[in-house]
Amino acid sequence: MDKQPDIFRRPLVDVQGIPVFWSMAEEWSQVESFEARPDDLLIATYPKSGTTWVSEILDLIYNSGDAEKCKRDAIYNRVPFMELIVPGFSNGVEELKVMPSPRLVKTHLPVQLLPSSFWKNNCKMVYVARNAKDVAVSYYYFYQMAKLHPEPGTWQEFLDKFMTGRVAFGSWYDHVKGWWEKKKDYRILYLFYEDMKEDPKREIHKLLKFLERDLPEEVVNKILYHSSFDVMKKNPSANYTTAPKSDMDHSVSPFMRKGISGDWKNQFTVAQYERFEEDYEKKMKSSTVKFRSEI
Ligand code: PPS
Repeated sequence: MDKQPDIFRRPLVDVQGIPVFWSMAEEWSQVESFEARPDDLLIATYPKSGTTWVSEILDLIYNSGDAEKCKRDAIYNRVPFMELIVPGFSNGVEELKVMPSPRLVKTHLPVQLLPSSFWKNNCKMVYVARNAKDVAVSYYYFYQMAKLHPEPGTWQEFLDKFMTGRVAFGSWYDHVKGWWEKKKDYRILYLFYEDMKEDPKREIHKLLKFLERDLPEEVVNKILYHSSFDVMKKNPSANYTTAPKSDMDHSVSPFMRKGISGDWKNQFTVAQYERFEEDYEKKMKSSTVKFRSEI
């Protein structure tokens, strides 16, 4: 039976005011009661901020740079997307239940929706943030190719939705600010995509320190190589080309699209930029978190 018309391109549904995929909202009790383990490492991001990149780096670290071992399965199976529950398609909660420790767990949830077991267990968490304009652009192309999202509309229409938080996982502004605040009280390493672009080796060392792990320099260099954009783009275990075409159509826009900082300059008109910046100042002035929109 062809389930596609039922599953894809459906409107988002709110959970506590945050728009999410309809089936996640329906199955929210499963997410809420997710049982974290003390040795879980949570990878938390707003969508399109470097989740897959840092996931690949962390799996390489966990496997001491053994790139072949990291090709054992697709990234979405090695690092399950906890809250992604779509009938007949994916259930991150169930996948994680049967996964041996230590687990790498992916989430896009804003801080207030994270299952409480993560806080109770004092799990380590890596948060990756990326500047808003590049996220908006990346998200616009992702909406086009990944059919669990509603149709994005025109770029102008999508940008309006992004700025008002009416996109999957809600407001970018609240997400990055919320996690930034939380790191004062919990074991959260807050990284920036732009820093990773600028000096990925430095950021790998930050991850190693946070994980209290030590690896020989030649292994760090291997991790650096295998997690580079060009190598990951060609790696079917990292580039999402093994996901069903009904879900992700790479001919519309590849998952590994450009992997750069500052691509927003190719997308925003001057008027869009000016409006965006004015609104950004208002939304972000309450926070000390600072972004670079290019490097
Ligand atoms: S998702 O769907 O939310 O999990 O997407 P996410 O992985 O967070 O973000 C996808 C964007 O990250 C880029 N990417 C990389 N950039 C640099 N280096 C590496 N290794 C890398 N891997 C993924 C990917 O190309 C998406 O960004 P855009 O700007 O669309 O190219």
